[in-house]
Amino acid sequence: MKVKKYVVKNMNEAMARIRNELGKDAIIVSQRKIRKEGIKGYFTPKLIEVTAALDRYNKDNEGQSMDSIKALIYNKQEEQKKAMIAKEQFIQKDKRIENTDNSNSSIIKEVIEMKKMIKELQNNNAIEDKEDNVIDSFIDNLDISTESKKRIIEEILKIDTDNEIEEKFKMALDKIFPQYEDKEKKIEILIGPTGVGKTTTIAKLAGRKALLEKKKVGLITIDTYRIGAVEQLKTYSEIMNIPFKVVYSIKEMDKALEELKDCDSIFIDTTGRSAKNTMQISELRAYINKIPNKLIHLVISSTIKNKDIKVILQGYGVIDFDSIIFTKLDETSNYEILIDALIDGNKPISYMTLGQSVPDDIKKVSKNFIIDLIVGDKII
Ligand SMILES: Nc1nc2c(ncn2[C@@H]2O[C@H](COP(=O)(O)OP(=O)(O)O)[C@@H](O)[C@H]2O)c(=O)[nH]1
Ligand SMILES: [Mg+2]
Repeated sequence: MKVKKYVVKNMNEAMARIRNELGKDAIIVSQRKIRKEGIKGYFTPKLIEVTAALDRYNKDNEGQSMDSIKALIYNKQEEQKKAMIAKEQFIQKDKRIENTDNSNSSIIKEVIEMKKMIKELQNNNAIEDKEDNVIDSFIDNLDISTESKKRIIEEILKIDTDNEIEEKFKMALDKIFPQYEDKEKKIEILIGPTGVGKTTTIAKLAGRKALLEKKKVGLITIDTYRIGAVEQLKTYSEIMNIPFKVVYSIKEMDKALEELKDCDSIFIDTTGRSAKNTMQISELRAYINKIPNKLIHLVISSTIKNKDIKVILQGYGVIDFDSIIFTKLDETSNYEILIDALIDGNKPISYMTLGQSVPDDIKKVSKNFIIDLIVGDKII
């Protein structure tokens, strides 16, 4: 575009000169009245300054001139629009970046969340580890066989509750221990090692049956091996006034049972045998096999060493005994031996004896009583 200023006396002069110099396409952009500079200007007439412009690209005709200006304006507007669009696009891009940032931040959030979860899992594992440690140290502190420990832990791990370890331990023992079912049999036989309290326990059982239950009771002993053993039971039978038979050989067993056929209950005492002496135990089994309709109780003293329980259970395992009677519980507080006996033997405990007093110091026990005793919830 060509722009030119003219200082003229009037507009006619301006128009003539503009047309002459710029041509008919020129347009007047502005006009203003001016004076000549200096003092002289006050004495000369006012002049007019006219600014004219010519679009050099469209100087063919006047109509086009206006159009070209419009076009220029349009172009300018288009440029501005493009600029706006570009700006908008830039802003949008910015927003997208921001959004990307947001999605980034949501990824970050997820990562944080996952980290938290991992930490929680680790914590849970830690809790589980801690729990496992609690179980391990609790079970480790027990004076029982490794097999029994394994069996208990195995059962504890099956328990799906938040109970304390002691409670879980009790629940596990309840699952493992067999329960004694009270079977009414006419004949009850006590077997077991020497000195565990077989004879005394027979006296207690017979006494309770005769004195408390008012039953007709008979006694038999096959323990003719030890000096005084016969006398010991004979004395009890005399005190309690109940019939008593001594069987010296396997043949005499039928005869003795026949003689006592009127009795409601017959208790048979046996010679103490070492669990390691398989010969003696086989002999005992031969006696027992001759006896019909019987219950066999293996008598074990709770004062024995834990490792001996396995030997006893193994040795006497050849005789299919029905229950274990634990004696001398008054002399020990080592109730953990009961755990090994019940787990290794897998036979229920029927009675416990708690002193030398006949017939008082004996107690029929349930599985729960034994568990309470082991964990210390019961004292005797
Ligand atoms: N402290 C205590 N002693 C008992 C108990 N049962 C039996 N005894 C004693 O253990 C010893 C051996 O008992 P005994 O019946 O002769 O055993 P056996 O050899 O198996 O017949 C005796 O001195 C009994 O008084 C008990 O429950 N507690
Ligand atoms: Mg005896």
